[in-house]
Amino acid sequence: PQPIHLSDYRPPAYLVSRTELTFDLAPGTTRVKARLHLERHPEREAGAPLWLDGEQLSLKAIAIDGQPLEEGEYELTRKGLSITGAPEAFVLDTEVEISPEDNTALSGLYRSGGMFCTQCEAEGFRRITFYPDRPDVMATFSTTVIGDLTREPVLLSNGNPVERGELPDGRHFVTWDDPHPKPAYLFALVAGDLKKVEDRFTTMSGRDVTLQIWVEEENLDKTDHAMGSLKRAMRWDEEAYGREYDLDLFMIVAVNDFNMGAMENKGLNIFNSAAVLTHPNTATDAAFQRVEGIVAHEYFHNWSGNRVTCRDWFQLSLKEGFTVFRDQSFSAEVNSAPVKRIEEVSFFRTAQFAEDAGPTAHPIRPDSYIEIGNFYTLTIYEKGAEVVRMLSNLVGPETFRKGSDLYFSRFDGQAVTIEDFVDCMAEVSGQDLEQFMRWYSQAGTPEIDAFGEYDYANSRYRLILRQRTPATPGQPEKQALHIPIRLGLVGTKSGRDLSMTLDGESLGRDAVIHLREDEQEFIFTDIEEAPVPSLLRGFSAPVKLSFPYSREDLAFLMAHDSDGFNRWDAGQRLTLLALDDLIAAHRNGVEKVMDTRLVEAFRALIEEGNDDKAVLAEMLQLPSEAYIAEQQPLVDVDAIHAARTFIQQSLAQELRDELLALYRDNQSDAAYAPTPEQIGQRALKNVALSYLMSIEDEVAIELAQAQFEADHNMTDVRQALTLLVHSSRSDIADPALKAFGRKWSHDPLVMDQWFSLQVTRPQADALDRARYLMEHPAFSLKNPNKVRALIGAFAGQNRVNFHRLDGEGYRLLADVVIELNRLNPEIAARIITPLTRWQRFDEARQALMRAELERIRGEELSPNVYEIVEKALA
Ligand code: HT7
Ligand code: ZN
Repeated sequence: PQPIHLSDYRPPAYLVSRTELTFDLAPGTTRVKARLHLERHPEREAGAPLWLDGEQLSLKAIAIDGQPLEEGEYELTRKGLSITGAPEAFVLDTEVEISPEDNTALSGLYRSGGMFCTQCEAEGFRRITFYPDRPDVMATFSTTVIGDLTREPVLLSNGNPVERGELPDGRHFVTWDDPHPKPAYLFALVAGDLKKVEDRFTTMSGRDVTLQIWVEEENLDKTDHAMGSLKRAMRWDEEAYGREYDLDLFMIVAVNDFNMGAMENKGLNIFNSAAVLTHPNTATDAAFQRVEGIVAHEYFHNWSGNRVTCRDWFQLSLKEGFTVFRDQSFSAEVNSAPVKRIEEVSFFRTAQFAEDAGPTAHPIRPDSYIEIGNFYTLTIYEKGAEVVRMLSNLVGPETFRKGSDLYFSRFDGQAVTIEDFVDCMAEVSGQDLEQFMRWYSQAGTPEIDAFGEYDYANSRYRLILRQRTPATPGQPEKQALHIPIRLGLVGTKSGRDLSMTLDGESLGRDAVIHLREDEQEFIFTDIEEAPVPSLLRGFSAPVKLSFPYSREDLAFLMAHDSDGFNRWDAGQRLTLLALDDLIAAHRNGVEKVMDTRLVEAFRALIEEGNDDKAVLAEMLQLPSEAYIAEQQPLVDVDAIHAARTFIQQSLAQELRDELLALYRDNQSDAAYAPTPEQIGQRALKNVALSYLMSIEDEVAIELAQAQFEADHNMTDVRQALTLLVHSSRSDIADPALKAFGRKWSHDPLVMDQWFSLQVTRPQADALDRARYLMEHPAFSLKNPNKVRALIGAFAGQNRVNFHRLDGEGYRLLADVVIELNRLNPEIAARIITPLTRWQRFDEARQALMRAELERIRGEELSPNVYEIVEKALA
């Protein structure tokens, strides 16, 4: 497969103004008729051939302006169809046959259970009909869906239903009309025996919108939270961005087989059932919050993505980075904002930093790709959102709103570029954002080395910042970025933020300085006492920042920093220092000794408490093994696991009474509600329980068992069951596991949790269990949720067992990748990620991981897996 380059972009030879589709549905052979109203692109030369993408289609008929084309009047390949010498404007009719039931890739039109559904982003529409399947071709659509009255009583597509009727042989049809021009990737069709929950929303201009969530009948009681989230998101987008919904109907459909979380098809969002269904008995707090965030994200795309879309797929972050920023802002407002930021950043620094340091590192706007499906990454989404966040902070919230208003009004109905977006921000703010644009073209995580010294004689604080971005594949040299650093100087005597003066200008007590050069010196004057600097507050830029903090400095910041995020981060840094010592001790075979300063810092945290219990829970949480690994030059999985476990157990022993009290004080029988207060309380109780269970004393075991048996809500049940299953006590774990499996065997989303919590246990039998569970009747490689729950969780979260020195963990993953390469290449290319990180490990493991990558390379590969494996082995 050949790469596609951004620099080769050209507008299409023809545009489509209107698309009329008719689907005659049948699982084995579905007939699709398409009528396209085409016109030459004004910027393209006369005679340029028409190109229509088309894959796995069986062409039955083709005609121009009603005249059938003979063979030889068009050219057909495995990738599509071209016509030379077509008129400047004409109507093209085609008819094709496709087979939804054979579509295991879940791209195009496919079957999920008994229903039909589509996934067209990024390039799935070409598996439905011949079409210029690129986002800069925008048309209005009319879609007629014909189905079986009993098997598919519900027939849905984009826009508004305009006609329906019965047909002979138990068939019926519905015609849908979508008046908003859209690219083919936003097309959707769903047909099946679905039931709906309905609600209404009145927009800010007083229009009435019908809201529908379509699900299988047994899930009708799991839609309340998604519906509430949708209404909150609609109102928030009006208030925060002035964006109103633009159709009379907004539909969400839940499907069980789906490659990602959800899809923002115009007026007909299709959701992975895991991203929409919740019930206190089946979904955890984290799932409730995820659903709220994803519902909002897809809804926000109606403007940032649908009304204004991307010119080409290199601009993917234009819609995804901006929309993630929008959903993060929404979630921060409706939940605990500091906790949301801590969660975002701790995920980002673990997973995106690793991507940016690995063989598939790429800029937010890549220069080339082989398979665009491989670019729905943390860099495009999350780093893209961090860059929009920096922009918003640079220009200020009011100006950012002016810039987004300008962007939406100037480009409504168009397919545009990242420059178009940033130019709007530059125009309204008057700022020069040229250097800032490098964030979009340069891959890799910038590293900042900071040094500071206090000059007692002159009351000055001198801060030196040096930046460098490491080389990444294809980008050996990097240029300096514009990096905004939010900071405060915390007085060591007063414990308060000091007022800062820089170059004669008063900055206040919390300010942003701008690093633009490779190295810069900042001299703060009139600093009346020696400070500890609190740098990168709120994670003001997606960088790694190091400063030679002493443990005393960190304990001080943990207690006194006015920035909640940096208080948490100081705790993380302090724990990492203790972990460094313990990792070294483990490797050298020396006795491990607990750092008493850490114990005292944690004791102080518990004693002081926090009004926001979720924040306290986060502060008590140890860094994950994956994040600890990120800090190490060479990852020693066993030493990391041993060191982290040692800290956890030492804290549990030293603070046993405090943790027990914390657990008891936060127990509650109140009816479940996914409110920030209740979620914080449960998080705090469960973090205490996990410490106590790490030493497996009888009291902790009784508490975990009682919590499991109380069966109050899934958050508590799942946490208790996980702790039991992850303990060494199979005598108590097994009965609980069995009871849970029996009780929930009918619910696929709960069974996913049952799979995950078993394969993530640290005990040595986890791998055998994973292989055994792959044979379980509830497991299927064809269902992406199952693959993620079992294989993804094992390879991604069970580090000691995945990285077993006999290579069996790697072999398991490679076996699955080989199978999935045939069935579902998008999922195969995602699930392979842990194997691509081989450079981070010791030689023995490197050899084993590379051998498995070579074994995969020996197969006949899909472009998706080919691209990742080639990069990993380059
Ligand atoms: N924009 C959507 C992307 C998506 C997708 C991409 C590739 C393959 C399958 C997919 N399903 C959904 C999701 C979003 O970001 O909102
Ligand atoms: Zn998105």
